[in-house]
Amino acid sequence: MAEPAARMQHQRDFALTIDGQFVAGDETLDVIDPATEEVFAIAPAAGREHLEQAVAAARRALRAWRALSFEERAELIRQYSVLLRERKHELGELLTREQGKPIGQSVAEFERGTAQADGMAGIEIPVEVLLEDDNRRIELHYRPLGVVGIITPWNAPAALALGSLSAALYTGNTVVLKPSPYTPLTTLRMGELAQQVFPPGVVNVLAAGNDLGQWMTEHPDIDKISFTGSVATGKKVLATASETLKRVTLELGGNDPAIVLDDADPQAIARSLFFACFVNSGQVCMAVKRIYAHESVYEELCSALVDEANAARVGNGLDPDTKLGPLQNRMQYEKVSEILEETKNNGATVLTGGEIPDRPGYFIPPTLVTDVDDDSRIVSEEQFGPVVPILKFTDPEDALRRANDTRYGLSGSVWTSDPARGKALAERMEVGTAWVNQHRAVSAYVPFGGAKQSGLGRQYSIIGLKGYMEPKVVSVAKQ
Ligand code: TXE
Repeated sequence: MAEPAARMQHQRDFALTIDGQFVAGDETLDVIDPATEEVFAIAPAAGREHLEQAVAAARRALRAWRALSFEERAELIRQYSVLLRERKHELGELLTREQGKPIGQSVAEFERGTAQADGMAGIEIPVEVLLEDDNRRIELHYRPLGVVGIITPWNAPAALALGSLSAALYTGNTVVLKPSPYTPLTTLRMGELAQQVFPPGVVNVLAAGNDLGQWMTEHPDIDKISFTGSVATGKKVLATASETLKRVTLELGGNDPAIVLDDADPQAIARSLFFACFVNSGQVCMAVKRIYAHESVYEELCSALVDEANAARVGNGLDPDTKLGPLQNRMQYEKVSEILEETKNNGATVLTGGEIPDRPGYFIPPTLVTDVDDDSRIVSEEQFGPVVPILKFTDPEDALRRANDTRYGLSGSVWTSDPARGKALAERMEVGTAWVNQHRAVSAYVPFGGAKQSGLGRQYSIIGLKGYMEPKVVSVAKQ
């Protein structure tokens, strides 16, 4: 177990990054270790003037940056990935202290994030010939949008920043990046390290409260917002961005269903399904948030998932034996605790977990509940925490209808020993991604994003990259 009372880190240990310079904030943010509830670091907080400086720097840097070739920009992105991977243990520890997740998963977040950045930076975006005949040649070019504002949440700050950052940079844009006020430190460090690779002004990183996000979304010199976070805030971002007709990519919440068919083997799928629900203590946009199990496998699946839950050690993420860390912040801890209490009061059966320990830290044990109504909060809302309902069905058509009966549409999965049967059902899920016998499988080459109110646009793949570019037709009449 790492040093419990690690040195308090002060504002001078972290800096805003503006135009290649490391800058102190006007004010500060207290950063809380969610495993202890103690303030363990003080981060700088930017004011409006810092945003003005960062946007001006990003705009100045744009001319030279967009003039580089895709390959030249890709080379710098790969260099940045190497730098981050070299420091993945140090960065991973910082991420665990501010976010709470197990240290192995923090380190993996850098491995995964940089692999995705490198993958995207290898995707060719060719000029497309739309039409060519004796009279004319019509081409479709993709141009950078300009300055991209990136706003990230607190559940996977490094991977989500890297996904948007690498897409924006590779496609020739410059960036102002803002992490969540709950988890500013890792992103500030990533901003400092970026200056070893990218020219001044290409990557600017500012931390502050939610107001900064609003200012970015309003700013007339920011051309696009790439936002990851809640549906409610995503709607505000879209409304505010409309004033300047900014482009937006919104990666929002989900209430992902997993449908377990009668031919699935509960023992074989339990581990994968358990971690699809509970990784990062359920604080994942694409975590499974409700399980629909066929009545013939229901009992066995419940008991196999309970075994997994009982074996998953909950604790401080710095302890290498920890499998599930705390919730990231008090707001989320209280929200999940409240939903859990309401679920119990409404007569649900708690299969495992369910009791919140009286100890420091935002800990909630992995909890599985049954005997809940479809319209209860635990089923119909995005709980974003380690409390998951298991619901019984008889007819797969009924399961599909209930799975689709939501305003969310991020992803979903079907579990079966017959992949063709699973695929047929998956094709009818109203989601951005439908998996069979897996969940949470993402890649640089595959678009990810939400149907319905789970988002707008896609991240990753050539589809995601084109969201950071303006299509431009060049039409030439032949003599
Ligand atoms: O998210 P917000 P919060 C869900 C989860 C959680 C709820 C609220 O259910 O309980 O959202 O979490 C910035 N204009 N998810 O309040 O507000 C903010 O500073 C522009 C699911 O932390 O969405 C932060 O950087 N930006 C989600 C970012 O938005 C604004 C992940 C995200 O914060 C802003 C996180 C504004 N008006 C929470 N207000 C997922 N599914 O991935 C805030 N921000």
